[in-house]
Amino acid sequence: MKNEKRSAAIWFLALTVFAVTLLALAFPAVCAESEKPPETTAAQGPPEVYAAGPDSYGYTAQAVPFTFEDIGGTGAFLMTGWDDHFEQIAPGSLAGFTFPFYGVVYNSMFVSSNGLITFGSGSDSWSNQNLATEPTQSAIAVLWDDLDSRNAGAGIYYQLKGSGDAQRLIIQWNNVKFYQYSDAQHIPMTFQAVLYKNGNIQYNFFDIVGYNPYSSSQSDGASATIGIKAAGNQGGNKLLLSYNAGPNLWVGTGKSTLISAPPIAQTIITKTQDNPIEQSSIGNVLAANMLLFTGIIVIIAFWRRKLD
Ligand SMILES: [Ca+2]
Ligand SMILES: [Ca+2]
Repeated sequence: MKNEKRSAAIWFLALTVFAVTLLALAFPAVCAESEKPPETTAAQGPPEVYAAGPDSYGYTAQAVPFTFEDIGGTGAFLMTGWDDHFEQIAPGSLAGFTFPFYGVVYNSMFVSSNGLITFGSGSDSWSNQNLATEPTQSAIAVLWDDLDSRNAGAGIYYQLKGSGDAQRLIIQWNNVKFYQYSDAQHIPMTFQAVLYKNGNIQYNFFDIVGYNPYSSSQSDGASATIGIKAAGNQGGNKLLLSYNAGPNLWVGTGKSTLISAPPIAQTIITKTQDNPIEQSSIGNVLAANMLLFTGIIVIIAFWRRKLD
């Protein structure tokens, strides 16, 4: 009887182990660690450094003397405590500030914890690309990389400065680290983007030397995308300055890069974030011409009638 009980217990144990193994094979995600795989730049293609433009729209880039208007202690708090996350800077927080970008004027924007600004909607993508297809939104890749703001002291801030044409919005990633932040060897990094009312953009890299236990070559822009793109898939309307290739002319600790918008960016207004799309005036012109044409026909008809 005792042997039968033991035998049954062994069978039960064996079946349980078998069932768990089957479950593990069928649903690897259940048993795998919830952490995402470490990023490797090798899988993303060769590093690329691009020219200063202009792109099809007319944006150009130039290296400028390093400046840094620190808002780490004065800016409005946007977020902290995230690996991959985005938050909106709502129109109400921007006091009427608008920003023209690829012919669209925005009164709001989305900021990601991974060094990316997007328009229209947010992106929490951590895998930086070459701006051909990703992100799908129009975007400013300040230092798009797998960053992490879960460490103590990390935070993302924004602040409006100046007035009139000199008005500018500063967005600052303050003391953020590379994923995975909890590694003791990580060094915090600080950088910012300045969005000017006229559509110009300046990147200021205060300190972007970091440390990543997964990759020795992620520091100082070596694993990041720096540039801008319009919405949708892009061949022409993008200015890709550096892709996994820092430090270089455009990106690195103690460097500033100015992206200048063409004058047309300030005059063509097709849409704002919270207002309906302004219709093209073609319809109005057509209607006016039709009215004129009808009027001429009527006048000719009266004139002919008078002659008869
Ligand atoms: Ca991240
Ligand atoms: Ca990367």
